[in-house]
Amino acid sequence: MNPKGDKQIWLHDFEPGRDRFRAEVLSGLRKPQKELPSKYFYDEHGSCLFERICSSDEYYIPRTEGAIMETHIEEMVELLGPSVLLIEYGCGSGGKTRILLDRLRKLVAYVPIDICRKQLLRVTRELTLAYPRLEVLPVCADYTGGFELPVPKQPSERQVVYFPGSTIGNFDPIPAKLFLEHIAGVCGQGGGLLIGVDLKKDPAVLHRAYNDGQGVTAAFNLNLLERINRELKADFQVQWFEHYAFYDPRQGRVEMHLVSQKDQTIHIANETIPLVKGESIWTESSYKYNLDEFEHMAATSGFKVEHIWIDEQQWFSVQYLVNTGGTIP
Ligand code: AVJ
Repeated sequence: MNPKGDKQIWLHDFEPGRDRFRAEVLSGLRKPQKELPSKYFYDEHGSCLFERICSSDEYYIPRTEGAIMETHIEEMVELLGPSVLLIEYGCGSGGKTRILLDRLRKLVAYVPIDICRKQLLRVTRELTLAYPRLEVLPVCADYTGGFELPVPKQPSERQVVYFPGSTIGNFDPIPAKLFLEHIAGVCGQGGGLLIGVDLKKDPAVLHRAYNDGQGVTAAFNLNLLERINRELKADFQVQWFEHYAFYDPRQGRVEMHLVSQKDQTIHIANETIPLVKGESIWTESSYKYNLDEFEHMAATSGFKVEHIWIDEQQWFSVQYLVNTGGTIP
């Protein structure tokens, strides 16, 4: 027990260190089109801002996905089967998963993975209280890099990866395919992937979702610069950058950028980075899929689409993919 009286939580820690963060930031800012990796949005404040995006009216993803889960949970539980080891990529604040934890039969263990250690510890503490008999094995990691999975006490019937929220949309097409291949390896033959995939839709709806009226998405985007200032002792003048997000129908993705409002120079770790007025730093892509596009990508990664659940407006899908062993080229 620690002084607060909490049971000590043992966490598998692969959190990317400061050196890794600095190296990735610098290599992105040296490119002709400057960019920063979106996974670094999620420090403690960024994770909190993301929660606020999720409760905004414009950002339809969480409520649409939540409603799909609520409506079809029985069918999902039936397909996943009993004695599952559930592994979640990017558990965030943890609220979305409870519906599965409540309903899955003879759940063997739950492995939440997140890049934000503080949030992961909070989620683990809450879940251990709410589900005292469930084995919770938290892993702090950048799941696009290397990490090892903890081994649960009980054997499982199958491993299922849960990857909600359309976070797969943050990957460019080739990395997305490689990432699905990695997941196929993690869940093994016969294992499954329950994934949230955002669908192509009216660009105006997408535009609003990434340009909310309260400016929370803008604050979320700008927080990345504040984080770099704080953790890497850089000197971004955040007031001279503006949030810019748009949907590109040809690429099928929303792009988020930070646009420099004047000619300026940034200093990070002995490097000088010049920005001209109007130049942007690309901070995130959010790809939107058609069902057949996603099915094709899944098939080239070793997954067969077993079931698709969609909301009435056809804005979002939750899909259950099964690793069948083979891939199509
Ligand atoms: C959590 C990665 C799915 O891309 O829609 C929300 C993050 N960015 N608003 C997304 C995000 C701007 C979100 N994902």
